[in-house]
Amino acid sequence: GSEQQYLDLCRDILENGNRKDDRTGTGTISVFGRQMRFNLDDGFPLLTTKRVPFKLIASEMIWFIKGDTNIRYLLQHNNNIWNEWAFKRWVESDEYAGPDMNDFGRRALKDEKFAEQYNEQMESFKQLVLDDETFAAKYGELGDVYGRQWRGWKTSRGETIDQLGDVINMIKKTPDSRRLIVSAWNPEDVPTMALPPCHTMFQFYVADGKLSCQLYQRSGDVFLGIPFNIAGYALLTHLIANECGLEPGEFVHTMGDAHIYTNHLEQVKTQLARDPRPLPQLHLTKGKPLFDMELSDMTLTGYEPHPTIKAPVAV
Ligand code: UFP
Repeated sequence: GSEQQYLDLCRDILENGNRKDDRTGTGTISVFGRQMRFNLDDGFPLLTTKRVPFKLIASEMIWFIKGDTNIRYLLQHNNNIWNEWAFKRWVESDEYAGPDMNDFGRRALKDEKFAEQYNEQMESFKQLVLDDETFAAKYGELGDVYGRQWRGWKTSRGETIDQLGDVINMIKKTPDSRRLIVSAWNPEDVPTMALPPCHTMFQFYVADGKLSCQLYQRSGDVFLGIPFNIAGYALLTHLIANECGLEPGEFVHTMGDAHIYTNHLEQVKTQLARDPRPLPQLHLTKGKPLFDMELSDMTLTGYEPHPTIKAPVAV
């Protein structure tokens, strides 16, 4: 089944992976060039061998689709996954007057007293973003992230391109097109970006009344990141299909450097010892325009996963 491919990928990396050092200093075992195919008729590909938080994935995907690049929307939906990136800008700004937060990610892991200070500063930062619109506009803004690249790509002529909007129009008017692409990779910006896009580009394909999507992911943290990414792009495929009056077909997930961090090996072994359960089903509000879709328009039924497995994030 669908999930077996993910578990096979983990085994493949454990057996055939190259030991590689990486940017974060953690160390990985890694393989290059792998592909998984998820037939969306088989159920919604949210892993069952550990719990994966669908609501976080869905609210982030809605945020991308809206072209929003400010963490305020995420905070309003209890989603904290992009906080550190905004917080870093705030504590490095002239207006920040609290205790020194330099290298907060690493220090919070090692120093308990610092971790307490950090949590305090992060909480008041989040509160400011939620309560103060002006503050949010300045410090909640992430700038060059997927929402910008998908919905407001900046051209060298000072114009913007709505790649996602354009691709939806093309799917509706010329579904046989071989140019149904959204790209996030901009070589002009990459050298100065904190996190160059992992999801480099994706392409749609229409046949038999079904919409398929293929993602090229240049770099995948197979234990923590990839389960989110599978569900995120499967959801995107469902949403675009719904908008275009098509049924969802396949999500094809192509990966460049697919790696397991050396501090995730025990967690991966725990997961591999578990048996996959039936996949959940996704239900969307039919006929609602894509850009109006909210969390309440997406429900999952039949999700009964094995428990969460905790692991440290490489930063
Ligand atoms: N990563 C993912 N999925 C994502 C995301 C990041 O797996 O959606 F944003 C991981 C891949 C890699 C790290 O381990 O984050 C990014 O580091 P680098 O830019 O060095 O590839």
